Amino acid sequence: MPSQIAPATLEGWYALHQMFSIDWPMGSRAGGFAEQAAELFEQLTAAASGGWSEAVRLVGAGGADFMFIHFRPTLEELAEVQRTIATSEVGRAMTLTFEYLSVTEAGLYHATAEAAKAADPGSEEFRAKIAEASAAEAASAHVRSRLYPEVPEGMRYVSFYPMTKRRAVEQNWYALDVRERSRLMREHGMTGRRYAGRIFQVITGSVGLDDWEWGVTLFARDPLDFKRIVTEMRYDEASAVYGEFGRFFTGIRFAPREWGAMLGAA
Ligand code: 76R
Repeated sequence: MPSQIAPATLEGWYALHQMFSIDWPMGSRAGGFAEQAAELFEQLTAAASGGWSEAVRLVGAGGADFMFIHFRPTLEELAEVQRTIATSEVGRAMTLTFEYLSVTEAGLYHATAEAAKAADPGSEEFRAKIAEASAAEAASAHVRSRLYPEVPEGMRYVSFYPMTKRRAVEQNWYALDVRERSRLMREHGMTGRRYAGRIFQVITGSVGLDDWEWGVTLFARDPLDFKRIVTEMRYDEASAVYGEFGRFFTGIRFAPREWGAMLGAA
């Protein structure tokens, strides 16, 4: 029996990606500003309740100069981060040009497909199987590292883009049987695994939260690995046939103490 059902998902931290352009005369003026930015990020980076914030210097982002990435356990904490930045001295020198809200997500395609093979979706047995698989996945280190990602040290380069799976006649991801979606995601994962140690991906779901369906945040040691992996994935069916992409933002992470250098401040 065909199963056009949603995969079970697990969620972790909420994510906010913010793009800002800076008023350069204000931002690069000597004294004060870079210190304040450093202080602000020292404070944001060490989120007491969990999560973290990172500043990224954007390159070629059409007028945006910086991307701030924030992960926090609750929407309320993200709202606080947003206000802290907006009302800071630093926030006053910057204009928000784009923002994206999502939540870290692990899609349990394989477990959902297996459960759909064994039991009728909607049945009590199906629900029990999904609950059992979800609990096991939620406890695994692999899944936890996707839901509560660590800042990948040594991976200085960042790429962020929102994406959606296509819904067109004959090319509708959501009309596929979950077993077919599971197969395509396995193929996708195999390509991804070839980049182990070179690319770290954070997948955040945004259906019902923002305009696209996922946010893709990639970290790399070599920016050319973004080009390589995204090119390679374009040939995987999941991306070739069903992927639709938003704008790409590429940049370089930097530590709070590097604000002075980033601003070219004396
Ligand atoms: O094995 C696993 O636990 C994870 C398998 C996996 C999932 C479920 C995986 C692996 N991804 C998953 C989900 Mn991914 N990913 C992207 C992009 O540019 C493109 O064509 C697509 C952008 C990249 C570059 C990438 C990299 N992935 C997703 C989803 C959610 C889809 C859904 O639920 O329907 C999206 C939108 C997405 C997009 N993926 C990997 C990678 C890499 C490097 C891996 C291997 C990582 C690892 O093994 O930890």
